[in-house]
This record gives sequence, C-alpha cells and structure tokens, in this order.
Amino acid sequence: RNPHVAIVGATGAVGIEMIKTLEKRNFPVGKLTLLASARSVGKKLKLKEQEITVQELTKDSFKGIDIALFSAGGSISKEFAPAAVKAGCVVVDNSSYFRMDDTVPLVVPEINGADVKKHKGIIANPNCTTAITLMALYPLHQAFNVKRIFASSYQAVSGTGAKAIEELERQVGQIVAGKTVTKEVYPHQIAFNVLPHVDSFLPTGYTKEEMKMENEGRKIMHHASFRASVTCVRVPVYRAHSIAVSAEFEKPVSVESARLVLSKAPGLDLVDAPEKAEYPLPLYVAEKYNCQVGRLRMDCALDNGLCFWVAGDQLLKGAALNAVQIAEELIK
Ligand code: A2P
Ligand code: 11C
Repeated sequence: RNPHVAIVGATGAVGIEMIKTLEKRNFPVGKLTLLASARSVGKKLKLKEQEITVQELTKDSFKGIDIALFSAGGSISKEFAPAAVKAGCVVVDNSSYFRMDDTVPLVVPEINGADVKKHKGIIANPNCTTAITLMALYPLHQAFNVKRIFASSYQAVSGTGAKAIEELERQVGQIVAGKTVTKEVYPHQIAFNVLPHVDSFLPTGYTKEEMKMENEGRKIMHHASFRASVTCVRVPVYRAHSIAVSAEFEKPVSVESARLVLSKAPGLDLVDAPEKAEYPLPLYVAEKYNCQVGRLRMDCALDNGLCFWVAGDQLLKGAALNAVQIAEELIK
C-alpha cells in the first residue's frame, strides 16, 4: 500500500510547499494527514482535488502514519519527533534540532542520498543556505577537493516563515503610504534594508546560521576538515536565497574545468553569461527545483581559488523539495 504521510507544520511557509511538492512530484501518498497548532484546526488545504482538514498536533497524532515531514521549528521537533518514531513512523525533520546528532543522517539526496539507509527513525534536512551552497560546492569538491570557503549569503524573508513575508509586505506598504513602519519579526526594518543577522549570535561573534555551513557541510560531504567562514544576511527578497562563495581547492582548478563539472551536476543549472547580463537571480530561481550557479571566476585573493554565485529556492531545495526527495529515497 502507498504510505500514509503526515506534515507537521502544514500551514507554514514550508508546510504549504511540502503539500505542493508531494503533489507535483506525484509522490505515492496513500493518505495525507495535516498537523499544525490549535490555531489552525479546521482549516482546509488541498492535495490535488482533495480537501484535507488540518488537525491539532498531539503526541497521539502519529498512529498508522508511515512518514512524517516535520517543519514547525526545533522545539516542536524535539517534543514530537520521538513520539512519532515510537509510533513506528519515519521522521524527515526540517529543523536544526537533530542535524548534528551522530545517530541521525543529514541528507542532500544529490550528495549523500545513500546515508538515508542508516536512519534509526529520524533523518534531518539541512539548513537551506548550506544545502543551496553545497549543490554547487560538492561537485567542485569531488573534482578539486575543497579546503575552505569564505561566503556571504543573501537570504529571503520566507526563510524566517510566513510572518516575515507579511512583515516585508506590510512595511513596503507603510513606506509607500508615508506611514510609520511597524516591526514584529525582525529587530530592524527589513524593507529597503539588509540585516547582517540571521539566527542568534554565538560567543565567537558568528551566528548559529553562519556556523551551519561548516558543521553541516562536514557531515553531508563526509569531509571532516572542511572550513567555512560565512556572513549571513537577510535581504528584502520574498523567496530564494543567494550565496557569494570564494572556495579554495587542493587540486588545480580553472574556470573552464569548473564550468564543465557544474554543467553536469545534478539539480543544478549553470547560468553564466555575464556579457549578456545572465547570472542566477533569486527572482527567477524562485519556484524552480534546480539551483543555479554563475559568475564563475578565478579568485584574485586566494591561491587556487574559485568565486561563484549560487541561488536556489530555499523553500524548495533548502526545505520542502529536499524533504520529499528524502522520502522518495525512503520508499525506493
Ligand atoms: P500554525 O499555523 O497553526 O501556527 P512558519 O515557519 O511559516 O511560521 O510556520 C510554522 C508552522 O509550524 C505552522 O504550520 C504552525 O502552525 C506550526 N506550529 C507552530 N507552533 C506549533 C505548535 N505549538 N504545534 C503545532 N504546530 C505548530
Ligand atoms: C533562514 N535558513 O533563512 C533559515 C531558516 O537551520 O533550518 C532555516 C533555519 C534552519 O532564516
């Protein structure tokens, strides 16, 4: 029989994309259960032509469910994923809570899909900025052995969730109407601004989001000495994250050889014709499954370094699509 799937956080920015992705990829859903907070009980969402009523998430929600896609934040995963596993369900968790747990595989199917088989009930979905960066970096690593990267991200507000999408829209409206700007989600105005602050600060001065690149990158690429110095920045873009990367390699790299590698990489499109003003743009990569890479050039400040710009829809490759791809690996 086809698996009974549940989405935890079904009403959120990622949850909605999970439903759409299951539908678009024709995932063989036997039954779909949609779970969210008490606030959303009774809300109706659609899978194909079928209306499904949202139910409240409780520890008893998982009886008879085969696969649960969690995207309701780390504290919900911490509290409810163990109950789901106990009920016999395999959890694909989009939060950061279990990612660095040695017993939990952390998977980007194009990179380490085989790790799915090692699961003991929970499989983690990586951070979106990490996943999108690795879609371009990993094929380069396979060819040239990456030592370290320096990177800056340009992250869309939908990475924060549905409330942040509303905040950007509201602030733009307030500014255009000459009204006072109100803030609920971010500590500063996000409209017509950029905030060098994603997730909370660590004693080192980096944010947690910034360190996910090195920590999660090591685990996904099976590359224990990989180093990453990252500045994560929130930008007033609705959807799709972009990352500017300078990568230093062990083996000799050239723009031509990198281009060849990237043009064959799975889940990635090479968009690199700067003379025609063609490079990846968050506006155009939004809602696409594939990430895009461009602006390839030799790094002028690193020995054997390459600069590139990679963009991807973080609600998809960084979240819903990657989770559904993991579920596809599970039922293979
Ligand atoms: P709800 O819509 O009922 O608040 P986003 O990342 O877009 O903010 O979405 C977060 C998702 O997590 C939503 O589906 C939200 O449901 C869900 N969620 C938040 N808190 C809880 C909770 N205590 N129990 C169940 N789901 C929750
Ligand atoms: C953002 N990347 O754009 C974050 C959202 O580690 O799962 C996801 C945080 C995470 O704000």
